[in-house]
Amino acid sequence: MSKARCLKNPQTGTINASFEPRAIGVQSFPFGTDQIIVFAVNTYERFSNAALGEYDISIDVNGDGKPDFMLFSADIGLIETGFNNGQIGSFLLNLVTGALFFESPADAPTDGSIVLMPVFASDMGISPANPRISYSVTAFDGSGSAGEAVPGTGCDRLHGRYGRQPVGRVGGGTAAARGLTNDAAPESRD
Ligand SMILES: [Ca+2]
Ligand SMILES: [Ca+2]
Repeated sequence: MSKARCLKNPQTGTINASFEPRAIGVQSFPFGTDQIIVFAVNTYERFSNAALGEYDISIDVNGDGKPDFMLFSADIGLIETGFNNGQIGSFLLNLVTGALFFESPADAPTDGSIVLMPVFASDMGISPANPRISYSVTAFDGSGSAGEAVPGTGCDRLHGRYGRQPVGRVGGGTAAARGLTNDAAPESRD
């Protein structure tokens, strides 16, 4: 398991405090031969339902300073059918290919202040040979406002032991193999 580090966000009231991040951290956990990377967003106040807001985490996995993936939280129903169902999920958008994958339901208990957004390391090409990420975060409160870009960049070196190298599976067969949808258009998140 990697050590959690935090990206802190001063409270500015730019967005509703229920959705304004206090801090964002990342941890990784072994999952078979893969790893699950979990981004945790801690908000200033409790939200009634985190699926009303959205967290966009832009992730650079090859150190060139440009994001390669966007992991975002959103209402699963809204993304998959166009109608909100109140359930929050974690989605991964490959910014190079435009492919969108449902990663997992996000863990965000109602009336809580923490949103946990899981993503499979192999889906982003993260491996022992390529363990470093940097990320930045933009938060939205569901009001339709422009949201708030959290200042700064978070970095982490994701540790872990792999039984194999998941090279060449970036945004590819892994999600499909898990029986997850991959046919949602990226623009459907708006
Ligand atoms: Ca702020
Ligand atoms: Ca990059």
